[in-house]
Amino acid sequence: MYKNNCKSINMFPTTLKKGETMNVEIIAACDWNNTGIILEEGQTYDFHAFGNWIDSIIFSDANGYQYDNPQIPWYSKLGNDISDGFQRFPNSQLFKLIGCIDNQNECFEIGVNNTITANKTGILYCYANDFSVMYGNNLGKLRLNVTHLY
Ligand SMILES: [Ca+2]
Repeated sequence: MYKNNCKSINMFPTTLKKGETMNVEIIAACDWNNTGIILEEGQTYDFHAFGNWIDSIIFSDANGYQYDNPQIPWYSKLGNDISDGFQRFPNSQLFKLIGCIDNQNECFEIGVNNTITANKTGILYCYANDFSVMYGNNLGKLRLNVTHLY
């Protein structure tokens, strides 16, 4: 189902010291972006995403967009016809930045900015919230700062 598993440039997965920030690239067309950052159970991280990415012709930031955007009525109709909820992270904006621990179902919304306490230890994977078969028309990338707070 997922074919664009993108590796980060971090060759070896790494943890972050407290107070340390790492900046990674999250590519919209990759259904899994392996950041190479290891989140540790019980530790709290701040996430801040910069830039815009593109779903076909729709620009958004890491908070994504909704089908009821008046600037794209035809797309809104399509979206309503398909019905909401088939995106990989249900009940969340399309093209919202999503994070997961260990490429599995331990996923959470990041968006432009969020603070998360990891509930397990594992590598941070990220993706743009989209329909599983619709990554082919995704363009652009975000920069994501991950900071180990405490
Ligand atoms: Ca798409």
